[in-house]
Parts: sequence; C-alpha cells; structure tokens
Amino acid sequence: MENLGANIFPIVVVVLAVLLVVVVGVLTVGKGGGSRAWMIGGIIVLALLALGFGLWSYREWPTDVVVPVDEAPADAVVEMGDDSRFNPAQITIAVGDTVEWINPGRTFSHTVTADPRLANAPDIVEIPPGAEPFDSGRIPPGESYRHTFDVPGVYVYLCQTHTDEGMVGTVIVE
Ligand SMILES: [Cu+2]
Repeated sequence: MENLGANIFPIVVVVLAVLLVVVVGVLTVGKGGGSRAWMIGGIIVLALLALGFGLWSYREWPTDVVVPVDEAPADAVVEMGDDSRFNPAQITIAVGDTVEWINPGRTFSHTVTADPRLANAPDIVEIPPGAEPFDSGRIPPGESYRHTFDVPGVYVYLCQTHTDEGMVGTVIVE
C-alpha cells in the first residue's frame, strides 16, 4: 500500500473500460446493433480487467523479491587479473567473514588453493590448526569463488597455474 499509483491504476482501468462499454453500447443500440455491441463491450471489459490486474500484480511483484544469499556482498574481495597476482595480496578479516575472489581478466584462469594435499607447492600453503583446507578449482575469466573463514589464524594460498610467477596470497583472520 506504499505505492498509491500502483493501487489506483486498476481502478482507473476498470472505470475507463465501463465508460467505453457504455459509449459503444449507446452508440450502437440506436443503430440496431444491440446485443452484439454489448457482448463486444463485455469482452473488452474482461480484457482490460485482466490487463489492469496483470500490470498491477507485476508492479507489486519487485517489492516482494528476496535477494538470494549469493548476491549478498562479500566482506572482502580479491581480484585475480591477467597480471597473475592476487590483489590485494594480503588481507585481514574477522572470524566468520566471507572473501570473494573474482577473475576480471580476459585470458587466464586461476585457482585459490589452500590445501597442501592439492597444491603443486605444498610447502608454500599454510593454514591454521583446526581449519579446513580449501581449493576453488579452476576460476575462468568472469567467474568467482567464495570462502568463509571460521577459524582464526594465517592462511597462505596460491594459484596452481601461476605459483612460479609468485601468485601467492595471504588471508589473516583475527
Ligand atoms: Cu593464476
């Protein structure tokens, strides 16, 4: 009921439709076209009613939309571009925060790998005791990956394909 225009709209449509039928009926009854004209008028009324309420519900609809959980902004964003760097290379977040890694590049895929069992350079990867290792898999241009950090400590992760170029990042969870 916050949008007065949207609520009045169907009433306006109905009033206009009734006026239209009366005008068409009055004009044609005199010429002997009686019941047929009223039938056409009735169909027009029903069509306009349907249109009016259709538009009405359409206009109301967007206010009821619930933003999907995935659309909630992350607490921190790290870019992985064609320069093969994590940018920023080091971030500090709070326990429970979600980090999103995005690939805004055009050419290279990257990974966010904090799992010593999967990393091609396991000695570089570091996760705090009690934390679950994680690995994004391949993130092509335009794609992204999210991870929520529930265990405090220092996480050192790498990109599997660009480790040799120094594509290593750090997340400090306080
Ligand atoms: Cu990479």
